[in-house]
Amino acid sequence: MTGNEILPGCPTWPEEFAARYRQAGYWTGETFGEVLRARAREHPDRVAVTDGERRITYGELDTRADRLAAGLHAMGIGARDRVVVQLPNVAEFFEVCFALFRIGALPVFALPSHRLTEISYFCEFSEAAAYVTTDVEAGFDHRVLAAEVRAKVPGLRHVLIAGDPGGFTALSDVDAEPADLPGPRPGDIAFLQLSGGSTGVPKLIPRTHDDYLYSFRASNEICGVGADAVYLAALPVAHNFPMSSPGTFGVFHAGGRVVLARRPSPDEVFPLIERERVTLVAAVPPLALLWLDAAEHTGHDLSSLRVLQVGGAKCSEEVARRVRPVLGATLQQVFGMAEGLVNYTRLDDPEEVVLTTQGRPISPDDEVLVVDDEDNPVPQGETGHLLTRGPYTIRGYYKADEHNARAFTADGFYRTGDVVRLTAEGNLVVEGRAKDQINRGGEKVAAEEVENHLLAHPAVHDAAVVSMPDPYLGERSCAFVVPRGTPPKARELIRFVRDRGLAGYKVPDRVEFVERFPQTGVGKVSKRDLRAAIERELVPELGGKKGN
Ligand code: OOB
Repeated sequence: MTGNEILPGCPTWPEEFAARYRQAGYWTGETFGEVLRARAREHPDRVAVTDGERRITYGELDTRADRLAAGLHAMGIGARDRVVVQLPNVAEFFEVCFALFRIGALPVFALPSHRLTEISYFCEFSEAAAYVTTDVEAGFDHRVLAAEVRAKVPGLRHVLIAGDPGGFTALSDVDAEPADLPGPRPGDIAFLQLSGGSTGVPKLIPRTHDDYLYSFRASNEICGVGADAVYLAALPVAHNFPMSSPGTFGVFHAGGRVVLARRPSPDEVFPLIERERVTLVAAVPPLALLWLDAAEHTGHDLSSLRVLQVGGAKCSEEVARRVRPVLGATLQQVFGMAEGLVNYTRLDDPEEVVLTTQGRPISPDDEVLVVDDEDNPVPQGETGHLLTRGPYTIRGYYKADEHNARAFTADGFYRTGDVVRLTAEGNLVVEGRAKDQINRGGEKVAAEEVENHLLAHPAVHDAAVVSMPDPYLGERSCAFVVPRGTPPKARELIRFVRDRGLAGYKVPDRVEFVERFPQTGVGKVSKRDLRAAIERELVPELGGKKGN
């Protein structure tokens, strides 16, 4: 294999589609590393990232990326090597990303809340050469986690720590004279992003320089992002929404400024909006609600804010209606997915569209189908499954042939698992979900993954995890459990799952014990009935008793 071939295990676009996307000017043949270089040449002294008291210019970010790239390369990290990156909202995140992009190595983006189960899986599955993380974040010592990961994954060659390294290598010590590295090609995989998932293990999403660059360049246009944009990253920067819709990468492309918030709470975010004159910020619905409530009696000047983006989960009309009066900003609904397709309401859309729909795709070449259970298109305006294909939607997950055969149609449409309706004007309204997932305020929980952890408990005979309505998060998770013999305490089961080293948001919010599960006509567990049961709190009718 030559230095620049696409990563094995990554399905890609058929050549006829690739040619069309290039022809249409979507895929421009640039790489992320080149984008940063171009901005640094144009305006080296302009601030790219504000992180607390640190201000990092485009020139500095570019130089640091080069030096870090050279240092990583000297450690033996090369093109197509995978590196699991788990960093909070700190400037080092971008230094590491751009250094890896320059080498052609691939970040595998983990979230700060991921724990041993997830991190060791990402390292093992992606055969990662290195794991980059932080010292202590939100009271959790990631170096302890790193030691556990290292013990569990012998193939992991390096652990790098941003901050106090303990016994590991400090990221800041990885530094060498810039070398002339060959760099990736635009069609190469740039990184592996995480899927929200609906299966037992999270899937990895291969995104290319060409396709991803298009998604945030086009997003910039839709979201009015130019060199004057000041983007506040309050959501975890490794997530696709704050990364590319248009997010931090879009803002770098435009030569604007990224302001990092370590935590999304109003007492951290509002002073930053005021001090940095933030123009654009993205939130998941519960966070938007928290900000709206706090903004009603804040002393902070939030008048610089032009646009509040809300996405990741459905924004209720009630929340949507408050944005303009309370913040004086334009609401933009964002319905996207790490697999690709992103929909936006446009900034000049009529109010009703902004308040009641999740917008429309970025690209004229985003193909969107709304189909019934047999993949036949439903009449316009009716509800059905959303399938999509286009210039920045993947054609398959990384090393997942079997799953890909189910998650994509034979002609390459991605089955989003979302149930939607298309309005007469062509906007999408998300009506529900067919995938076995809980959307916990924007954080996605794959039911099967959690069920597998519950099943590992000796007193659990069977487990089914479903969503239950929650006034704040929209949904929380409820685990229905058929016990083997005497049921354990719900608390004990919850602790058991947590102790298996799982991200906190995946730990069931509630446990209900039942004697048996309701079944569908074909004898499968009827999750619809379980959802209805928890909603009505009619658990006793299923022959069980309350947990806790
Ligand atoms: C974003 O990406 P993911 O990969 O964490 O989750 C994608 C899923 C969608 O398939 C849908 O089920 C849900 O999250 N979702 C929404 C939504 N935005 C995402 N459901 C209802 N209304 C919305 N506005 O969540 C993501 C990626 C890029 C931009 C924005 C969000």
